[in-house]
Amino acid sequence: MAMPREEGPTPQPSSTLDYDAIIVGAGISGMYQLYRLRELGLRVRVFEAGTGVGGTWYWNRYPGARFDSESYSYGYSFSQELLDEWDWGEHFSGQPEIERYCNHVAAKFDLYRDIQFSARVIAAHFNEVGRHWTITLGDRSQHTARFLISAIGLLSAPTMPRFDGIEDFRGPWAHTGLWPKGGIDYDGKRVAVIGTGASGVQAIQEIAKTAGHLTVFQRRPNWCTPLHNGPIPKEEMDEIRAGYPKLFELCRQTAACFVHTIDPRGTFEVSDEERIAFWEDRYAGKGFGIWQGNFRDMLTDRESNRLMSDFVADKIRQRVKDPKIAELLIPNDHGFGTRRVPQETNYYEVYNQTNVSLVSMLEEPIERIIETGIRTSSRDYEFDVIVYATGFDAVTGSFDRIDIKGAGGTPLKEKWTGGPRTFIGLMVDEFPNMFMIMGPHAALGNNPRSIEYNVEWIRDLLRYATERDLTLAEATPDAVENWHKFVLEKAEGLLSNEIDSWMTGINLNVEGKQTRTIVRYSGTAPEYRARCDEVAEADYAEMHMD
Ligand code: N01
Repeated sequence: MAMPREEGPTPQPSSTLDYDAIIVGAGISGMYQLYRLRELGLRVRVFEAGTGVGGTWYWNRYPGARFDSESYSYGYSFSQELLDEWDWGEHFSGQPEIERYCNHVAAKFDLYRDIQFSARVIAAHFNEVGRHWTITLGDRSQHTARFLISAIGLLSAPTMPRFDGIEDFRGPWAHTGLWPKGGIDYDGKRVAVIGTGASGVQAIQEIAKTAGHLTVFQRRPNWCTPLHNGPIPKEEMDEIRAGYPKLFELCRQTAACFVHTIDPRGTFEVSDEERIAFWEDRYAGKGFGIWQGNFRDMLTDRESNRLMSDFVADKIRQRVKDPKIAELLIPNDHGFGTRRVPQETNYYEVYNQTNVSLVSMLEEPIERIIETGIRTSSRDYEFDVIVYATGFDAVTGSFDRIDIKGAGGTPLKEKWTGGPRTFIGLMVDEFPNMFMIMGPHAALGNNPRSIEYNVEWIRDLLRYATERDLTLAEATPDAVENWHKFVLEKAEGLLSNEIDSWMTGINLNVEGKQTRTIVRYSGTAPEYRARCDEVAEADYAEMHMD
C-alpha cells in the first residue's frame, strides 16, 4: 500500500479547482493524454503555445522536414479505427502529411474543444496546502488543477547561435524549429544553412533543389545514411495494415521501440566478407536499420565502431566527387552512431551540384551576421535568406523555459543543476502531482511508442488516485536516487556517452550546458516498461500517495 503522508491541512477540494488536470502541449503526447484522461471523466485542459496541434510536427515545418522512422511505426497504435482509416502516403512521411494526420486525430476524437491555443505556459507553481498547481499563461491569466502533466517534448526549445548581428540581417531568416507558417521563398535565391544535424541535412537536400546558390556552414560533420524513402501504393498500405499487430508487437520487443532489431552477433564473430555484406545490406535498407539494427557491439566496442565508421566514410568518398569536400564531410571527432544519425536522400550528392558550396566552420568560423549576409574569418558572404538549423536545448531545455516551482518553492531548474534526476522519467521528488511525458530518463527512441506507454501509465495512476480520493502523488527522494543509479549503470560502456551532443546534455549555445551529463536513459525500453509496471503493480508503494 502507498505510504501515507503526515497529517496536514485539508487540501483544496477538486470541485473548487479550475480543472482536475492541466496538460502543457498539444503534440503527440498531449493529445493522447487528453484522450485518455477524458475517459476517466476528469476535467482536463490543454494549453498549447502554437495555433494548432502537432507539437514537433507543428513547429518544424522547414523544407524537407519528415519522419525518419517508418510512418506506420510512428503513428498512434491505440485505435484500430484510426489504423484502419489512415493511409500513409510515404514510408517516411513529410511534415505536411504528419500535420494533417495530427489534425485528423484531433478532429476524430473531438480533442479541440479542450485545447486552448496561443496559450504559452510561463509558470507552474505547486501549492502545498491546497495540493494543486497554479499555471500562469503568457497573458498572465492563471488556472488551477490538481495534476500537471508536461507534454512539452524533448527537442522543442530551439537555440540560436550566439552570433552578433542576427537581427541586423535584412533578408528573411528562421530557425528550422520555428519555421514560419507561410514558408520562406528561397527559389533562385542565395541561401545559407547553418548546422548539419538531422534538421540541417533534411533542409539542405531540399533547399539545394531550387536555391540559386546554397552555402552550407558546417561546424562538425555527422555520419548520415540513406533513408530510402518512397511512396506507399494502396496495395502495400493494405499489407502494412494487415501487419500492424505484428509490427507493434515487434516495437514492444526492440531496445528502442523501432522496427529494427539489433543483430545478436558480435562484429568479430563473422568473417570480413560477411561483415561487409551485412553492412552493405543495412546501407541499402530503409531508415535506422543501419544504426538500430547493427551488430550488438557496434556502439560499445571501439574497434567494431571504427570499422563501421570506415565503412560509412568510404561511402561518403564514393558519393562526393571532390575529395577535399568528401573529407570535410567525414566526421573525425566521433564514431558512427555515437551521435544521432541524420537520415538522408541524396544529401552527399548535393555537394556535387554547382549551386552548392560548403564552408567548414572549423577552418573558417563565422564572426558575425551582417546586414547583407555572413562574415567569416576570411570574407563576407552575401545572402538573401539565412536558415539556422542549430538545434535545441534538448531534454531539459523546454522545462527550463517555464518557471516551475515545486513544494517549498524549489525551482525545477535549480533542482536539475548538474543534470536531471527523475523517478522513471515520469516524476520528480518535491514536485508532487506533476508528471512528465518523455521526461528526462524515460525510454526514448521511437517516441510515439514510448509516449503511448507513458500516457497510459499516468492515466492508470490518476485513476488509482481519483478512485481512492487521493490528492497527492509524489516520488520519494529514495525512489529518484535508485532510478538515477540504474540510469547511470545502464549508461556505462556506451560510446555515445563519451561524445558531445544533445544526447549528452551539450549545447554550446546555452549557458551552463557545456558539461556532459547523462540526460538519456540508455537501457532498453522493455526493461524500462517492466520497471514502471512494477511500480504500478505494487500500488505505487515506492511513492507518497495520500
Ligand atoms: O539539431 P542538432 P537538429 N555555430 O543539435 C550546429 C531530432 N530531429 O535540429 O555539431 C555553428 O543535431 C551544430 O554543430 P555542432 C533528432 O533527434 C528529428 O539537427 O555542434 N554551428 C549541428 O550541426 C535530432 O538529433 C527529425 O558542431 C552550430 C547543428 O547546428 C534532433 O532533433 C528531424 C552552432 C545542430 O544539430 C536535433 O536535430 C530533425 C553554432 N553556434 C531533427 N550551433 C526527424 O526526422 C549549433 N550548430 C524525426
